[in-house]
Amino acid sequence: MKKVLKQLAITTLIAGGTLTTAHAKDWDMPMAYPDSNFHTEYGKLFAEAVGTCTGGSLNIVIHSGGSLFKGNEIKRAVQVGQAPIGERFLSAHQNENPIYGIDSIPFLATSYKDSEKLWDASKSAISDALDKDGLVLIYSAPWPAQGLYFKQEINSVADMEGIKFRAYNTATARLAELAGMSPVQIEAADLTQALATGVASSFISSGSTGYDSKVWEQLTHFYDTQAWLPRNAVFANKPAYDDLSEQEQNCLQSAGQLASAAATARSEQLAGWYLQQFQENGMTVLPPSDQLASELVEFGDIMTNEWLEAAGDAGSAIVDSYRASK
Ligand code: PCA
Repeated sequence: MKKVLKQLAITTLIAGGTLTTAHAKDWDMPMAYPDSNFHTEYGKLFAEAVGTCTGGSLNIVIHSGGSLFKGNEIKRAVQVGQAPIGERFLSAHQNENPIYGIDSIPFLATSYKDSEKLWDASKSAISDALDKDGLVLIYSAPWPAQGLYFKQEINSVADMEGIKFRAYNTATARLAELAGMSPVQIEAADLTQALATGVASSFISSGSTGYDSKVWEQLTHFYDTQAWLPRNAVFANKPAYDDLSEQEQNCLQSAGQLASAAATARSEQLAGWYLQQFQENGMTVLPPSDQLASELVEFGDIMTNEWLEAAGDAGSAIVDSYRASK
């Protein structure tokens, strides 16, 4: 995939690129996840492809791990032009607009195939919502499916009572509340510390974030609930984007398309590998018990209805068209 991305950048350059760097622009790109995370790796390849495609006139500089702006600051920073481009975990903004949370409705889309279909059904509404926020959607890629992490064996919702649960958006806080746990909002970059200090002792996320956080040093059980595949999105500040030449805009979009395809493939390839790493590091990795699975599906039904109510007719139409495409 890396090769494909480079090849395309070179092809685009030969086909239509200009080699002038007279008006070279440096674009800082804040990203929230660590260097080794696959979203960051493909963000870097995206930046490289844009540089090659534009003949160096647009130079994207990646700042990983929340080093320039923390995860929860990135969307705002790009909206107000403090950064011209950035990557953010989209459903963390569902409190601003329910459409951003469509990928975090429990059990609506639980495979890569369905995640792609849900994205196809919702992309234009998400792009419109971003546009209203002064942002231009460049690309998006899913995390692996979300599973539950605990410090003890959990066989039912009753076993979760009172546990401190790290949430990353309003949907995960709602899930915690339905299960009788106490939610606390924490960015991925602060997760290791939160687990180490006991601020939280459970969470829901992909194997990817558990792996990045060396979760086996703190927790013991992973339940592979495959509840949803939430997305990161890369977006640009609208005025900064409008200032680019048409060729530079085309380069952003074509490099974005490739980065999305490559990062999605990598996400799928790594999904099982992360869980193997948990086992090799002594964790218990299991599917949820039948009871837990059916209780979680009930929460999913409640949360689907709540989301549909919040998102109104436009939201229902998207969910209907997604379901029809399955
Ligand atoms: N990792 C990120 C978001 C979803 C995921 O898999 C996190 O836990 O913050």
